[in-house]
Amino acid sequence: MSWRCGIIGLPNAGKSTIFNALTGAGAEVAPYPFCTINPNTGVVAVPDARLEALGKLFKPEKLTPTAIEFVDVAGLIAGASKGEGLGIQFLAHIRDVDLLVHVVRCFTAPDSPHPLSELNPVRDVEVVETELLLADLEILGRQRQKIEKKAKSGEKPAQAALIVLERVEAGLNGGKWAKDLKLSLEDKEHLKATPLLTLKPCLFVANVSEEELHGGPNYRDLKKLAARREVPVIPIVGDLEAELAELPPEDRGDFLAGVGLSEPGIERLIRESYRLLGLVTFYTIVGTEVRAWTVPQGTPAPKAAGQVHSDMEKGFIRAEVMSFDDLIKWGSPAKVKEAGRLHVEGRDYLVKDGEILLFRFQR
Ligand SMILES: Nc1nc2c(ncn2[C@@H]2O[C@H](COP(=O)(O)OP(=O)(O)OP(=O)(O)O)[C@@H](O)[C@H]2O)c(=O)[nH]1
Ligand SMILES: [Mg+2]
Repeated sequence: MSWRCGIIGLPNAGKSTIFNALTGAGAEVAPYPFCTINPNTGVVAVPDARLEALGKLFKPEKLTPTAIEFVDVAGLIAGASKGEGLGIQFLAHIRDVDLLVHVVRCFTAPDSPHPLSELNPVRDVEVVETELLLADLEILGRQRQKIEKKAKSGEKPAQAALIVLERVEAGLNGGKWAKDLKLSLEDKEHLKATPLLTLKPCLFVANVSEEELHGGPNYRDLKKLAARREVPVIPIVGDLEAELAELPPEDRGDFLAGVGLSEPGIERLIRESYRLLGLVTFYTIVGTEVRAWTVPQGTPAPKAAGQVHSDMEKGFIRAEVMSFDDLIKWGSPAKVKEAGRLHVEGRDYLVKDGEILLFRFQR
């Protein structure tokens, strides 16, 4: 199973540029709007300091990070929810992503014009988000028509679903995202037939110029909006980081230091995306490989074992569990066991972030 982050924003916001910085994939970047039509997809390793530490400790032949996927879709303009621009394709491409990465333009470039003439990040966010809200209202409206009759004729599940739909519609009409309406798991069950965009977690990428990064008014305005909305915002100097991705890894440190950055913005973006997806990383040490794996929070041990191999889930007997800190402290699984810090867990055990797991199973 893989987790997907959809890169959205106005045309010419620099979505493909950020995508290239993330993946080094060389997607087409152009100074004209709607350069991207078919979505570009790339898988990106998640930077992981714990995995690096395990690598130093065990010096395995293979050190395998976990990964998430980024999808670079077409730009969106006002009216997209009614099919303007590439509206229909755009909305279809982001329905099935797990997280929205909203790229907001905070740079000026005379040769790649802003689609709405002048630079104004706060307005840009509103334009894009209005379309997401309208698109959600549209599918909610259609679903309401479908179930209203059933609800009137006394069908209990339809009545319960209708209450939730109406609550979400009222929220969206008031400019609130579905994800911010404090819906219970049961409420969300009623929304299964309507995959809402505004139910997805979201973050902003401020695509900044170097001047903007250090106290520019556009980035400042976007930060204020993000703070009010409690949405994380990550500044990235898009064109510079896309150049960085093309350099050999050993030259990147000097390049970054030259512009006064300690780490690439894309690394923060990947980490923050991973965090917002509510994922947990666990590790396995098998033979000559140390490997990181990803499961959603609250995953039982057999299901986690199934990530490694389906036989392990089917024949699951128990999991032997160590914490990362204990393993680093004692230096080897055997010593962790000697110290009485290895615990044995059964089928109901929920895997926690940072644990090292050994699965015992019947073949
Ligand atoms: N100066 C500057 N130019 C940038 C930056 N990021 C992107 N650009 C330029 O802006 C133009 C559009 O960039 P793209 O990455 O193609 O934008 P997009 O959002 O993918 O556009 P569409 O696919 O058309 O929706 C290109 O000419 C880029 O070189 C940046 O950080 N600074
Ligand atoms: Mg593009």
